[in-house]
Amino acid sequence: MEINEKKLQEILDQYPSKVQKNRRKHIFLKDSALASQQIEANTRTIPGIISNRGCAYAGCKGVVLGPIKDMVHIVHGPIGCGYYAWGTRRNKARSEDPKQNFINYCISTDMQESDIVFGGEKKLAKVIDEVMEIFGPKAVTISATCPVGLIGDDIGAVAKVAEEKYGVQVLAFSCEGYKGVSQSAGHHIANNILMEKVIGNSDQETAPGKFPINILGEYNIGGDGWEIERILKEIGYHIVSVMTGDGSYDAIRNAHTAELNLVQCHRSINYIAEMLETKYGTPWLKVNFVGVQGTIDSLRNMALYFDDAELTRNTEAVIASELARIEPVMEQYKKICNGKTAFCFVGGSRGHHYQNLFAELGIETVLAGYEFAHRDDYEGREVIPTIKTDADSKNIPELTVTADENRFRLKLSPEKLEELKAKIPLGDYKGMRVEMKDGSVIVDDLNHYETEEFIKLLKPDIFASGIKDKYVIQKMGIPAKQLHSYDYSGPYAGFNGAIKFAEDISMGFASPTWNFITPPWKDQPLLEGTVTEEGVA
Ligand code: CFM
Repeated sequence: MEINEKKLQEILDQYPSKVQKNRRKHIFLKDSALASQQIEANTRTIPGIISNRGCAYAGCKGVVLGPIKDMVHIVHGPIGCGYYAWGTRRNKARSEDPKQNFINYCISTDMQESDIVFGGEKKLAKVIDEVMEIFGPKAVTISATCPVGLIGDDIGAVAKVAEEKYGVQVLAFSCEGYKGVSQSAGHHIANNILMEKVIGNSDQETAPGKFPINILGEYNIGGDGWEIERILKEIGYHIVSVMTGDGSYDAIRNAHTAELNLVQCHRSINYIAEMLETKYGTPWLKVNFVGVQGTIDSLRNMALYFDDAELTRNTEAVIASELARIEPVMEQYKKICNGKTAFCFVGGSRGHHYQNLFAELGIETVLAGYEFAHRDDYEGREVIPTIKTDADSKNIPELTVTADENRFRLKLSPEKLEELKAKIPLGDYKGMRVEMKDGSVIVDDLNHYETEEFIKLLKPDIFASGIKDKYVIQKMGIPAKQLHSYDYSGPYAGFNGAIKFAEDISMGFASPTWNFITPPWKDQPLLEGTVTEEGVA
């Protein structure tokens, strides 16, 4: 079924008028006749509405720091927060040195009532002592959860004392859950301290390999990063560091030696990408290794940047051999997928990144959105100067970096840079709106009520989202694919990832399960009701 303004209004009509006005600003129907369509994003979720967002701590510790395998990540807070420090995000890591891989551990200070009343600094210091004694890591992070900020523990001071005592970096992150409106705030906090204290904190001046690059915003969920690395190494790139999937402290310290920074998930790491350019003169290139064509375009853009005959030849040779291998397989799956429709609602970049891969399989994305993205992720980077900073964003300290006296070096001449910018997304990304079809729905911070209503209206063939809404939707008779965790599958990036994704999606469609479920709208009369300011009618 089609959606139009009237039908959208009917969904919103169920809200009290104030809420209705608010939510209307977070949703629009793509209309390419309009030069721009503004959306409200990165603002507070309305109390009482259940949405899928996380918190600043989730973004800092869970997303950006957690995947760094050779640092011990301490969660300073009650044990309930600690639970979410482990096993809930599939950032895989391989251990070169089994004694320096702590990815499977969950370390918490387990604050009790007495720590909340009398302060938790002593307990934190004791946990650091234990960590040093048991694990002897190269570096330690401390992530603060809500109560730490409320009682005023000075984690920075505890970290400093420990640093002097042990001679290893101990980094304190004031990423209390309530800072900002979502996990996005936590990304920013983590970016700032990694930039300030870790990146560049080594003696290495040049990378020990040709075409040195960093891969930013790649977290190795389900092994995505390994597939990307496989392709890049085959072409001949030297990967200095990955931030932060399967990441290592030493590699990140050397990140200043790269000649180019690739940015996969811009939402979580564009801060570091920009600061690296200011401090070291290293440009960043927006890539998308999700989807066959996305991967090919990214590889060709990288080759254009380095402008080296052998590298370009290798790029084309790898593309040709990979295509010859995967195309026949993709064709098989296209037969199952062609003509279907999808919802694609993920955190801050995948709601956009996966649309290419769906399209390659013949699946049209009829609704897409992000949990916590900012306006530029919907509308494009050019809107950044027009984004107003509100009180919630001001909560996050801004880090100002300047050109490094010794290490700043322009990697390309200003003329060459401008010439390239006209051809490839150097320092730029488009918003999801640009590529979506007219009439499709774009929605920010989608909630559970709206999800069900849009499902009833648009009846997509597949729902791509996360674990918080997956099972409700499956009970509505629609296959659901988790695009955060990949439902224990993956990788989905790169060439091998495209095949794996096509296989998993096809299995979802082909499963006979759906024949045993009758969605409620097929055999039950729909209940009609409205909530008004006066009460339920
Ligand atoms: Fe970036 Fe991510 Fe995402 Fe993200 Fe995330 Fe994730 Fe995500 Mo879940 S860093 S914004 S905070 S691509 S954990 S690996 S899947 S919401 S769309």
